[in-house]
Amino acid sequence: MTEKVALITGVTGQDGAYLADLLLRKGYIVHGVKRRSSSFNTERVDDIYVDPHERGARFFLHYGDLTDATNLIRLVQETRPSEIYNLGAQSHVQVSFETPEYTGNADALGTLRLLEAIRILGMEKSVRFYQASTSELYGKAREVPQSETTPFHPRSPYAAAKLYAYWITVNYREAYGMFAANGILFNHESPTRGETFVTRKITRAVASIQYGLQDTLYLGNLDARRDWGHARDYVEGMWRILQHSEADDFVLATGEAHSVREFVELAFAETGRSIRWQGEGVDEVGVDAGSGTVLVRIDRRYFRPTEVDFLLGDPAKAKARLGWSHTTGFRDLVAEMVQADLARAAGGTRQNSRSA
Ligand code: NDP
Ligand code: GDR
Repeated sequence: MTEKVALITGVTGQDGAYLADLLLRKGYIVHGVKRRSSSFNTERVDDIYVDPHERGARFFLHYGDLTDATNLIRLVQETRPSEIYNLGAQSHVQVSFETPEYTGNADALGTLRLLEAIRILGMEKSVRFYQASTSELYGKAREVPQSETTPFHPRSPYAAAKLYAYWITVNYREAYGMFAANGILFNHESPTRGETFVTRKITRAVASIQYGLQDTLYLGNLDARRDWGHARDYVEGMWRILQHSEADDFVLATGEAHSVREFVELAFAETGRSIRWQGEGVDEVGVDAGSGTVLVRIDRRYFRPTEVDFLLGDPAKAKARLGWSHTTGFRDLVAEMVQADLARAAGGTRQNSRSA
């Protein structure tokens, strides 16, 4: 059997690191694309990286960028992957309102560039392509729960860019017979989630407050609801999508939604604190019921020009056709993230270790 070779864009991100780890354990050779940065940006994959000079090295990093077509063509040509996972993106919804053009360039046109690289190199029939699509496509969702047949209504430059990426992936499947598949993934988190996404922002703050390193957690919309799962489960789903007998699009979700407010309450409960809410709107505060100290305040700057209020996924198709379902539930996810951040705050572990 020929050896499986994967190329992952966004390998230095949360999902890229979990996926690289999974594929290496499955015996793949893994090539990851990393961006040039003035500081180290490979923290999440440091534990699986071995010097390429060492015998038996199976994980290789290459400089690249989704905004650079020639670079992508060369990378696909040199690495000759059997599977490409396009996880690279400017992935922060709020940041996309500040950098809409760059987000469109990387997230929408970047996907096109990668698909074109495959076509230019005549690899349409030898490569399986995974596109990191998102529940943000549903935006102002017209039905609950959202499935593969729910109409899209993007609510941010990020979601609009990902909408293009979704459809160009479908188009290349239909036009050129490529194995090109979308995973429509609902929010998934982990101890290595980026620090500015709401879950990690909360769990870091809970740990910092516990160790007296921070007084207050400032948040935006507490009533947004999301279907939160664990990244470890979701990268397994990505892999299954590419092993399926035919290229298709799948929702991966837990089928359970919770509010940001609930996440805050559970996270503080991990450190024995009970939060009592007082006031309304931007004046609302979260008070430690024990000491009476204000721990949570609202800051307008974290509200988005257009918000996605409620996302809840229906993973029935993935369960039926891929045998996929989540294994980590909401409570365990929150507990794992808080415990990891407590350990980091105590100085016990590296800042961004997946195993934390
Ligand atoms: P992260 O933000 O953690 O990682 C994004 C990765 O993309 C990083 O490696 C980043 O590099 C890289 N990247 C950013 N811009 C470029 C570029 N121009 N060229 C090449 N690489 C780039 O995201 P996640 O791991 O959470 O998500 C992975 C993918 O899945 C993203 O496409 C995201 O939009 C999508 N998604 C995520 C969901 C989630 O809940 N996590 C849900 C649904 C979809 P660097 O490290 O240098 O910044
Ligand atoms: P999201 O994740 O926008 O769903 O995109 P994020 O964690 O940023 O926001 C979730 C919800 O929390 C509300 N919120 C805050 N969000 C942030 N970041 N910071 C705050 O202080 C804050 N306060 C409240 C937000 O308004 C929102 O409603 C993530 C990303 O990973 C995308 O790349 C991915 O496509 C989707 O999940 C599925």
